[in-house]
Amino acid sequence: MKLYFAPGACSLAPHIVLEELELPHTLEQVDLKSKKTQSGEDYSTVNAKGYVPALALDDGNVLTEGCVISQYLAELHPNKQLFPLSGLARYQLQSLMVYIATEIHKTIGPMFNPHQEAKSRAASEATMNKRLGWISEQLGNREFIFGEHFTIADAYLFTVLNWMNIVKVDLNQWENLTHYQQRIGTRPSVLRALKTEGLI
Ligand SMILES: N[C@@H](CCC(=O)N[C@@H](CS)C(=O)NCC(=O)O)C(=O)O
Repeated sequence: MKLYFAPGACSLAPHIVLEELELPHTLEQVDLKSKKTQSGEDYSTVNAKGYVPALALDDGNVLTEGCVISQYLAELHPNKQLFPLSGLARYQLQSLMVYIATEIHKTIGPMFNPHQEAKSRAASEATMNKRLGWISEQLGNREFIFGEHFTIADAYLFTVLNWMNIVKVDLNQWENLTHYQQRIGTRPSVLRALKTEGLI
């Protein structure tokens, strides 16, 4: 399997999942501006959507969309319990993944733009505060965002919370999220992924 990634981007989430599951894989860095990969491939022939992540399977198929890639990987090793195989919990975790993707990941996009207008920035910030407030309530004083174990939602939430500092959203407003971020950031799988991406 080969994961196409850009350092620190949302592809970090499936990268953490690969490390957590200790699945053999290779990585191929993508330059998101030129759409060229480190080995000179034209990334648009791998994923015509142009964004990371993409997972190239050994049989030549390519999977895209981070949530689905993480779910696919988790199901290769069900005993590690990164994603429930059945029952309501499966849909509850999917619901959380969709929330992170559509309500946090996609809300933050415009905030990366240094030229975002003040009015639009204030609106993004207000929405982000609401979204993170809900996540903070869900987390409470538990160790993981869903259930008793590390799941694919922790890999994704850690990844998006990492961006808050860059867009100047003060995570310290939610003490439990700050501690969560620090705690998840010390997991060996997370440290390996961060190191391989050159982030630490
Ligand atoms: N819906 C996609 C969104 C992926 C996405 O937003 N990727 C960003 C990095 S975090 C990217 O590659 N942006 C570059 C671009 O769109 O050209 C997913 O969840 O996988």
